[in-house]
This record gives sequence, C-alpha cells and structure tokens, in this order.
Amino acid sequence: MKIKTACPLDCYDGCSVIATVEDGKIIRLDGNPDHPITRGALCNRGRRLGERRDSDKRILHPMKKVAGEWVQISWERAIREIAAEIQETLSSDGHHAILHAFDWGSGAVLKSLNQRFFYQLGGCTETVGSLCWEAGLEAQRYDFGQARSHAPDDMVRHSQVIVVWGRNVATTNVHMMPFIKQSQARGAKLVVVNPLPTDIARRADFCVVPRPGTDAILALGVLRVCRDKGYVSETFLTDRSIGWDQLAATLDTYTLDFVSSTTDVPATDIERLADAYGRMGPVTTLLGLGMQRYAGGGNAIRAIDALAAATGNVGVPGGGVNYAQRGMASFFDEDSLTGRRAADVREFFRGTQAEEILASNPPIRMMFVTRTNPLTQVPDTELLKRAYGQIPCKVVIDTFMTKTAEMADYFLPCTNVMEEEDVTFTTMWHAYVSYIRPVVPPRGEAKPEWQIFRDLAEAMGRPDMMEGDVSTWLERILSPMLEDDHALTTLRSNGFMRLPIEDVPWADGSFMTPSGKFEFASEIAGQDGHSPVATYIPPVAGHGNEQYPYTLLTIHPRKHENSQREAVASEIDVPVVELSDQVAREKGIVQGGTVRVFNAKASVVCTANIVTGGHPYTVKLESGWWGQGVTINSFTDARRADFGQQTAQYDCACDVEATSPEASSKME
Ligand SMILES: Nc1nc2c(c(=O)[nH]1)N[C@H]1C(S)=C(S)[C@@H](COP(=O)(O)OP(=O)(O)OC[C@H]3O[C@@H](n4cnc5c(=O)[nH]c(N)nc54)[C@H](O)[C@@H]3O)O[C@H]1N2
Ligand SMILES: Nc1nc2c(c(=O)[nH]1)N[C@H]1C(S)=C(S)[C@@H](COP(=O)(O)OP(=O)(O)OC[C@H]3O[C@@H](n4cnc5c(=O)[nH]c(N)nc54)[C@H](O)[C@@H]3O)O[C@H]1N2
Ligand code: SF4
Ligand SMILES: [Mo]
Repeated sequence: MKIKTACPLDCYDGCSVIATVEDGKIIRLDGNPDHPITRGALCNRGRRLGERRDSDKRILHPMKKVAGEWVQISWERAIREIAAEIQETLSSDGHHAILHAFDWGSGAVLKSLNQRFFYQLGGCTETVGSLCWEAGLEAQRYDFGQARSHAPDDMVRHSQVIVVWGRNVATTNVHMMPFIKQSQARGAKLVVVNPLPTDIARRADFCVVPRPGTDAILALGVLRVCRDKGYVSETFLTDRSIGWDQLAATLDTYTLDFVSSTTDVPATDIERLADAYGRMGPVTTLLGLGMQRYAGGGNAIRAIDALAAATGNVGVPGGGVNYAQRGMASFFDEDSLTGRRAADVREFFRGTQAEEILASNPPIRMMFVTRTNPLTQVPDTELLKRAYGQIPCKVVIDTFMTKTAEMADYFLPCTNVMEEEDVTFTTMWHAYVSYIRPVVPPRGEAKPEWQIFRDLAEAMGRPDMMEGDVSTWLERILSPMLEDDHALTTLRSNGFMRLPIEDVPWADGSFMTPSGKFEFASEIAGQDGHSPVATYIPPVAGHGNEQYPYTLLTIHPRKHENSQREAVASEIDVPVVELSDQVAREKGIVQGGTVRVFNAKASVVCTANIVTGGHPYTVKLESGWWGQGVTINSFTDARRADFGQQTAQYDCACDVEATSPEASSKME
C-alpha cells in the first residue's frame, strides 16, 4: 500500500513523501513524483524518517530517573506526578518558574499546541530568538520589509547568473540542484562564494573564497567597483529605493586593496564578481545561513542585498536575494492555537539561556523540552549543562534518549511523524504546503504531544486548556488559507497544495518597509542601535584575531538533520575534521592521520581529511556530533550576531595538532 505524507524536518525543501507500507511495516519512503519540488526524490534524512520510527534505540515507554537510574513507569503515574509538580511550582513561584525550551525539530503546525498548554497556565518562561537564521531575517526586514524568495521556475526561466553565496546547496537544499542544473543547461553561469570547498563548486564557472566572517566587506567592495564602473541601475536607485546616497558615501573606504587584504579574495575575483552582478544579469543570489552566524552576520546579509539591489537584480524575473520565504507565515493563524498574545511570557534567548537560567528570579524550578536537543545544539555546552543541572525537575519529550534527555528526571515518549496527522510547510524557500498522514500506528506507548499535554491538563482538573481535535485545530490554524470548506479535504487527498505567493517578489516596486521602497538606509535599523546602512563588523574569532589561529566552522552534517543521528547505522566516536592543505603543512598532518582539534574550551581527537579549494585557515567539523565527553558546541561561545536575537557560533577559533590514535581513549 502507498500512502502520501510529508517530511517535517527543518529544511529548505519541504518534501512530499510516498510511504510503501506492507503488513503494518514501512518498507520504504520515496519522494512524491507529482510534487513540483520533490520530483520523486528524497534526501537521506527524509528516507531515514522510517528508520527513526523503527529504530531499536527509540524510547517507547515513559521513564523516570530514580537514584540516578532510568526506570520505566506507567503513563498514569508520569502524568499524575508531573501535573502535581506543575501545580506545586505554580503555587510556590508562579508560572515564570516553568521553562519551556523548544525549537523546530519538527515543523508540523500542530506542534505549536505545546505552547498553548503553557500559555494556558497564565504564561511561562520560554526560549526565543534563533540558533539558526534571525540576523538574516532581520537584515531583510530592514531592506525589503520581509524576506521573500523567487520561485524556482523563475530562476530556471530567467536567471543568467546564479550566485550561491554561503549556502551548502548539495547538502542542505538538495532539491535546488536539479533547478540549478536546468538553468546551467540553458546557459546560466554559476558562481559560488564560500570559505569551504563544497560539492557544488565543481559545477561552478568560478568560485570566490573569502575569509570567514568577511562577506560584508566583500559585498561592499564589489558594490564600490559596480558604482565606479557605472554598473548600477539608475531607475532602481531613484524610483524604487531610498538611502542610496547615504550608503554610497561610505563606499570610498572599501578600496580594492583594503577589501582584498581583509577578505583574502584576490582583486581579480572582486572585479569578476562585479562584472557578474553588473553586466551579466539578471542575477539570482541564493543566500545561506552560515555567514550570518558571526559578529557582523546581519550586516553581511544587508551588504549583499544592497549589491543585488543597486545592480538592478531585485524585483525582476531571474533576480532576487533569496534567503527565506516569510510570506508563508501569513497563511497560518498560529495565535488561534497558541493564544500567545494573551499570555504572560518571560523570554530567554535560546543562545544565552544558560546565563539567564543561572541568574533568573524567580528561579527556574521546572523545565519542559520539546522538539529540541539544546545540549548538543546550543553554544557553550558546558555552561548549559551547569544551568540545566540546577533545575530541580526536568521533563523531556522526544523519541530518543538525547544528550539533553539524559539529564532529565522524566522522559515522555512522543510519536514519530510516520504516526501523526498534521500539516507542514517550509518558510525557507517555496510556496507548497503538505499534509502529514499517519502511515503506521504509534509504537509502544508513544503518544502525540497534544495528547500528552491534554492528559496533563486533565490531571490538573483543567480539561478546557487543550480542548479540540486534530481536524478543528487544523481548520483553525489554516483558516487564512482555506477559502472554501473543501480546501482541507483537497489538501488531504492531494497531499500538497501551492499557496498564492508571487513568483517574483517586489515586482511592482512596492516593498513592505516603512518608506514602501527598498531601504539602503534604514531608519528602523538606526532605531535598533545599528548603522542605518550596511557596514563591516569584523569577526571576533579567526586568523590573526585570537591566540587560536584558525576559524572552526561547525556546519550542518551531510547525512542527518542536526543532532538527529540516532538511526544512522555507523556511529562514529572519532569524527572527521576537514583541514586545508595549508593547515596540514603548517602542522605536519597527513591524510587520514589522527589530529586533535582544540581551543580554550574543548578538545577532540579526529581523523584528518585534507582538502583543497577552501580558505587556508579554516577547519571544519560537522555539527550535531557528540562523543569523547564533549559536543561540537563545547567549542563555541554563546556570542550574539549583530541583529535580532541570533547566535554567532561560526565566529569560533581553534588550533589543531597531529597526535596519536590512542589520544581519544585517554580523554574519556
Ligand atoms: N543535510 C542536512 N541538511 C540540512 C540540515 C542538516 O542538519 N543536514 N539542517 C537544515 C537547517 S536547520 C538549516 S538552518 C539549513 C542550513 O543550510 P545552509 O545555510 O546551507 O548550511 P550551514 O551548514 O548552516 O552553512 C552554510 C554554508 O555556509 C558556509 N559559510 C560559513 N561561514 C561562511 C562565511 O563567513 N561566508 C560565506 N560566504 N559562507 C560561509 C559554510 O561553508 C557552509 O557551506 O540546512 C537545512 N538542511
Ligand atoms: N555549532 C553549531 N550549532 C548549531 C548549528 C550549527 O550549524 N553549528 N545549527 C543551528 C541550527 S541552524 C539549528 S536549526 C539548531 C537545531 O537545533 P535543534 O532543533 O535542537 O536540533 P535537532 O538536533 O534537530 O533536535 C531536534 C530534536 O527534536 C526531536 N524531535 C523531532 N520531532 C519531534 C517532535 O515532533 N516532538 C518532539 N518533542 N521532539 C521531536 C528530535 O528527536 C531531536 O532530538 O541547531 C543550531 N546549532
Ligand atoms: S529533509 Fe528536506 S530534502 Fe530531505 S526529505 Fe525532508 S524536506 Fe526533503
Ligand atoms: Mo536551522
């Protein structure tokens, strides 16, 4: 039997999935061939959703830690005890003493019912801001009013140049690859800007390799060349934007020599990039999230926006500075499910939650963790461990015993996506929304999260807190998009539908900014305490800045989603570190040799993979990894990027040395 469902992972692609089920078992998962983005293929993360469902490492019963050991308990007892803890905490310290730490481990829309439970208590403390993308969103809010992306078909039909700027497309956005190949077959040129060698670089017409964290100055330097050569669009500057003169007045400082020596990009590459933007367009820019995880990350995105806009590559077919698809959010009435507006919420920034927990008054007495694994994903693991260690009662809802769950007092097993009914969409790229249909029944005693919270509400004598059912909740949250009564039925039977979002954002020349124009100079940015125009804020870490000479880039893993690697067959205790040939020479490291990567905070023994084509002082480890008594985020600091509430975890320094294979076991 074939069943249509969808992948809810935090991803650009938002795939529609076909599950083959026989005798109640998932035999395989494939991409839906009818979905215009999925086009019949899933990435290995999507294919593994079934393995994660069936994994023998999955926790299938409620557990409680007793005298330091996990013991299985009944749901009845788990709910009764946790409900009593909630009530005690509310009467002793009030609702702010309860912390709800959550993130986007699943992007299914009904997961926001989790928040509803806490808001119905009157409020809570919750984690806000982003480990992921907020500095860039804020940057595009200043410039455009909102982050919006072009439809992939628009790129295929019209773009003459595709600039993949800091996005690891072949790994993190695999369904973009066929669209890029189609565009290239039509004659479009491909440019890649990345400090690390990436798979897509092989297909590129040319690659630009900046020093990590210097994209703002690179973009402003390129823009200066464009201005000086007359490559700017006078119509755009006069009719569709404000603040050009203010930005242009700063450009003289970005001389070729200065830009080249700061970014380590040769002057010829800066000029080549200027030619691409100024003479070869329309240019579409596919921005990644990596370059905004730095001290000056938001400004980097603004500088690239300015470059694309001034050269006439905004609001035109084949153009665009594609960072995210925030237009999707207006089709979902999340507040109707959560009731956030009416609640009294104390906010802790995800990135600095450890400090805030340690300093909190009232103190955090109880914590709930849903859809996230902060102990491996939040910068500064050791500090977070200390902060969580002080919370008297911790409840983790998940499917696996994660590093965070290991610290908990209660583990509550929730259903896997293959066992759920829901709806999902991506706010990172395209305009399709998909229906999640249960493919197999829940394993063991796993329950949907809304059911867990409903049981808690009932045990507290407040069944009203979580009243409703899946269909009415879906109708409520989808109400802005459901024009007729049959829309949900259509979504259910078709598996996906396209929302009415334009293929070419800002084509009519009106923007969502206060001026209604593209803002090279933003008053709101000024009010928020930033330079009104894009500027360069140097990275804190990296070559020449700290005693540790290399930048440690802990980018997203190829084979799994963030830390969701429990179902990956080959567990690795010794991770692979990617080093440039320059670092290898300096440190006497050989291919396949054993090396230690370290900084002031952490140390890990790795196997060396020597690569060429990246920035010479850059070291790469995949994020989501833990082992040898540390996690990847044991190396990182809880630094903030410039805009919004965003972590700057790529702004991180390290050193490496050749060592012996025994070193990893000695460290245990
Ligand atoms: N396979 C896989 N895919 C995923 C995920 C996953 O865990 N695994 N996670 C999903 C999620 S949550 C997200 S947010 C997205 C992220 O998607 P991406 O933004 O594509 O991925 P990142 O790993 O965050 O980093 C992107 C790239 O930024 C580059 N980079 C780092 N520093 C700089 C810099 O200073 N300048 C420039 N120009 N480039 C720089 C890195 O070399 C890397 O290639 O991927 C999603 N897709
Ligand atoms: N050093 C470094 N740190 C990073 C990054 C980096 O590139 N480098 N990337 C950052 C980025 S972009 C992101 S988005 C974050 C991601 O941070 P997280 O969202 O914390 O990362 P995941 O590892 O995906 O953890 C999600 C957890 O949710 C669980 N889960 C999945 N579905 C459900 C569900 O329906 N209900 C519940 N209760 N649990 C569920 C999974 O089993 C998993 O344990 O990490 C950030 N941290
Ligand atoms: S993780 Fe992304 S690319 Fe992979 S199946 Fe899911 S939505 Fe598609
Ligand atoms: Mo992310």
